[in-house]
Amino acid sequence: MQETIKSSEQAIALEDKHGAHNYHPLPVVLARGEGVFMWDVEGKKYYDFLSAYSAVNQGHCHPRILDTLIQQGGTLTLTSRAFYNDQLGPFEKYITEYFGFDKVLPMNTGAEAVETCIKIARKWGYEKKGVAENAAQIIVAKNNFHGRTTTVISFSNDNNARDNFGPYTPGFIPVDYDDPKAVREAFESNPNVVAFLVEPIQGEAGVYRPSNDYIRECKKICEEFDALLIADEIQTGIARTGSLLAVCGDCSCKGHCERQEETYVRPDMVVLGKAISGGFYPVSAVLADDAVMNVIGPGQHGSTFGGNPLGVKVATTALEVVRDEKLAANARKLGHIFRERMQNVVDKYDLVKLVRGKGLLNAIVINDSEDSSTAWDICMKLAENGLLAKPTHGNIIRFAPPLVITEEQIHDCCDIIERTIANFNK
Ligand code: IF1
Repeated sequence: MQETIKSSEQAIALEDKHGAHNYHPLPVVLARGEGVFMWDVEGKKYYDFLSAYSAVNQGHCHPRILDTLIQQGGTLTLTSRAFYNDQLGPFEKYITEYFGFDKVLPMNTGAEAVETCIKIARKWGYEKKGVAENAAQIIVAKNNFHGRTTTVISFSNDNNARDNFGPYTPGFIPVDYDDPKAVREAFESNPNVVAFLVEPIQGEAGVYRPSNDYIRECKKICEEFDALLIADEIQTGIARTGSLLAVCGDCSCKGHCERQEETYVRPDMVVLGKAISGGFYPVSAVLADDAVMNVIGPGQHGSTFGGNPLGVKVATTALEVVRDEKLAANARKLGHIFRERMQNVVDKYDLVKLVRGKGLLNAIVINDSEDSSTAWDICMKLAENGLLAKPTHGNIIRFAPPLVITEEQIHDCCDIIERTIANFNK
């Protein structure tokens, strides 16, 4: 019989003994979630300031999405794509109109969707651009995070993520982030570039927000060299940064988010995952127009679960929630308040060097060396004080609450963070 968990220690010991050691979590064992809150096994309540790396933008266990899960779960869950199902078509119509693209290709995880856009871009390069067989190159940004498959880690420069997993997949050219000149030089020195794959904000690297015209400049360069701009919006998309997409292009959202004119650009492909299903079910997707997507024919790509009726129905409701609850506008408004309050903390305490971000994807940089444990220690104190956040790259703490958070709750959380910083090392 399966063991019942009665304490955090017991759960941690079980994972330690029986699970692969591929993570180093904060020692908190969560048992329940609702909206912006989670509770641990002992019943302690926390504000969630990670949102499962921006996968639960709609808040934990959103009742509308749960209803859909239960309803569709008892009707039809999986058919494979050997047959049609009655949910996929409506979902495809809904999501392509929602984001303003001709077509969608549904997959399951983020990394799979990144693999998908790489395959599409290469095939487009050979068949539309006329690149010679096996010569296609894709430009990527240094310090990227696009997932953990063997091809995707091949163009990572994070040693921990890639060391001893070789041989690596060739065909990628790394350039500095937030540097359109570097993108242009890569195009100029290689005629076989088919695409530039980029995160509109680098999340894992520490919430690096590039200059406002970066993506737009890169789009122009891609056009000039007849190549595709691919935006990985797996972490930044679905209202997280205050608009439906961080690059908020020519979408048909008709006012359910405010367009952020300073970054207005329409990529050739958009990659989505995480919050597309509100944390209930792994769903990912690549959006593109016909001229690009139509290079894929039967038998050339897919997966057993991609486009399954349960996943796409859940995703449809999760996207409706984002629109109906105006989560983009909320993220935008509360993001300003959050950064203002954190700037005040930066000004008052030497321990915090700076705050940066967009919408409700933000980070503070701790005033200590990159390999110090200070950010981790602060996160431990934050947990003690009822707020869960995780350090990224040593001395950076990412703050990304569910987008259903209220103004009052954001102030409450800022109070917790400020109090934790004020009392740290005392
Ligand atoms: C883990 C990081 C965040 C992503 C972007 C693709 C993927 C991700 C921009 C792949 C995934 C996750 C993976 C998760 C931790 C988390 C993460 F710290 F590792 F980098 F969010 F910042 N593109 N990011 O952020 O999507 O295959 O995971 O569905 O534990 O690895 P996936």
